Amino acid sequence: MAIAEIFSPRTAGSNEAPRPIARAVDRTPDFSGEGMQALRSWVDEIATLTQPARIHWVDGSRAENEALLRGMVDEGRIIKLNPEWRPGSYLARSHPADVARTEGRTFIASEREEDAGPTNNWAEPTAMRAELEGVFAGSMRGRTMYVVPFSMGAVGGPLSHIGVQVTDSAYAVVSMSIMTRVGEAVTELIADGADWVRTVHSVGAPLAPGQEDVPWPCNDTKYVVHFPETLEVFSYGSGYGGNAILAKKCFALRIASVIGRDQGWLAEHMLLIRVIDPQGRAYHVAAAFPSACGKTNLAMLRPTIPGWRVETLGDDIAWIRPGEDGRLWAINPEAGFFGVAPGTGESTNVTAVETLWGNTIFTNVALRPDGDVWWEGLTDEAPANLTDWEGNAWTPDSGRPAAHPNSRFTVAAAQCPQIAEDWDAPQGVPLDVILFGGRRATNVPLVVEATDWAHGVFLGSTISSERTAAAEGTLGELRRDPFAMLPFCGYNMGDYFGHWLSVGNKLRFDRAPRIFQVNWFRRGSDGRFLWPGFGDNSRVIDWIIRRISGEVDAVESPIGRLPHTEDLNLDGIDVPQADLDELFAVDPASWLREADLTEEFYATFNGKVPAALQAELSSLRYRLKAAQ
Ligand code: GTP
Ligand code: SPV
Ligand code: MN
Repeated sequence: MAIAEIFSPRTAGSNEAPRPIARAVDRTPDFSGEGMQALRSWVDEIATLTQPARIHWVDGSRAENEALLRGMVDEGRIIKLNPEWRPGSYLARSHPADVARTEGRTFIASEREEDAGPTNNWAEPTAMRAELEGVFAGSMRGRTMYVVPFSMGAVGGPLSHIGVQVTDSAYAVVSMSIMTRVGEAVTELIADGADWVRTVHSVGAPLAPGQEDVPWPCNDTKYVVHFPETLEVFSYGSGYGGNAILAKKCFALRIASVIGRDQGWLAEHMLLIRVIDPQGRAYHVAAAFPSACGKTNLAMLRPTIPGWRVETLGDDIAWIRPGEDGRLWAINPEAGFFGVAPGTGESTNVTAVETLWGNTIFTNVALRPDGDVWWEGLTDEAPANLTDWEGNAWTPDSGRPAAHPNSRFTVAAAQCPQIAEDWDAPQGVPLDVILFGGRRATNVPLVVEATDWAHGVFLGSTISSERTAAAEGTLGELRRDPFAMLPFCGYNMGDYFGHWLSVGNKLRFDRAPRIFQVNWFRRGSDGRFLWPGFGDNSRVIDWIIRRISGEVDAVESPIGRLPHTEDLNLDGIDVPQADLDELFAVDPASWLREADLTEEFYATFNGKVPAALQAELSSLRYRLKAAQ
């Protein structure tokens, strides 16, 4: 252990010069250059503010990762699962009040309020910086501050971006090591002068000397703050998911969407797959569905129709850029999956079940007496005795779920049995199809084809979806979630709509991906899902691929193009004709009400919604009235 000279904290509001103090640093990377100087002084600055007891520069090695996990087990932070069933795997139980993203405490601190827009919480940056200095002052006392250099996308790739997260959570470090490419290759790029994004995370639970720690430290006060002009993130008070794995939603969506706006590309909340038809032709599909609305499931699709195959490329985020060939090229910037556990089972997502054979961190699922894990939907029948996600004894009669509805698994993408061989190719894949979807019990058909790019952007901008457990809020409440980006767009959503239109203008007319809207969640009047979903969603993909190949006609409807139901391959499943009719029913009266709501939604943007989308809304109304 080397001892580094660094400086004591500035107390908020004081002009006193910082005093040098000694702090343990276990090893600093051996790079020089101006970039390294900048990194070191930033780390010193954060340490000066947050006052950690130790600093650990993460090198990304396997030995380091194992030591971190062992240390967390010894400290009672995570439970090692029985290696006979789940080798190399662990269970973490969060604080019961720290279980999902906190959208109400997520801020965009842009210089102008208008640049955050009506869908974000705006904070004035100077005041927010002062507030954060107060909050972070001494927040890492008694803890280790880890310095985590990471790359989103292959290290050094043309579509990749790098960043550094400092955090006082070992759980965040081991999660980042799965979800991103962590290691000294990134530090070397920084040392050589590459641009990087600064992200700071503290659970907000400093330890006084001798104070006993808790397994999941966090703070009732939470902040997830983005400074889009300076490309910085500060997150405080939460150790969970997108609040703590800052490379994910904070960087790869909110900050990256701003970089994309300025550089002419798109950072999207989308899964990415390669679909291979029975003739062996490959198509690339990206799909935006809101949180907990089926991205991981579609990303790992096992088609139930013979001859079709799906290869997984990504399950949550896609970075998409117009290429010189007039097509859109996409990468998955992540390296792992942070997936919803409940509902993941042999009959719904067997690929995920196989992916989770080992080397997985589970959070807030139930523990079996034999040291394996369980959650609702993993098997049809619940085991007789479990320990629930809060650590209490549980039986099927307990009357509450054993796993938290937003319980999750964290696992390397490379472990997925159907991962595409070239899933981390730096240049990405060319897109053929873009899907927009949501969780809609009524109104929205199983599949609708957009008539052109502008109509597709209109469909994306009007997505609404019933709320899920992925974020705090009222379950089931219908809310607008344009492009599934409502909680993730780092700038004014009205400008974002315009950006989508301008990206479309850069594409060759015959090479732009075709856009479709899908809804796996329509329900009958008796409340049951009308569509079997999961593997059978391949039947919808099959129709979409035959549409873009010009093999089938569609039916014009006021809201877009629908399939002739006889063109859907329904061999081997039993969907009654009445259900099919209901799946594709378009009721002009209720769609006119949707159009009124869209008008109200658009009006919140103070004139920033592009004229082309307003025109789409007008012509939708015209077509609906004509159909009445
Ligand atoms: P995030 O990780 O929060 O972004 O979620 P996601 O969009 O990846 O959602 P995921 O695939 O994890 O699915 C969320 C929930 O929806 C799970 O409980 C699934 O079982 C369920 N689900 C996924 N696909 C379908 C489907 O086709 N039909 C039905 N009925 N449910 C589905
Ligand atoms: C989501 O909520 O869309 C997620 C989970 O993918 S989190 O990483 O917590 O944002
Ligand atoms: Mn997500």
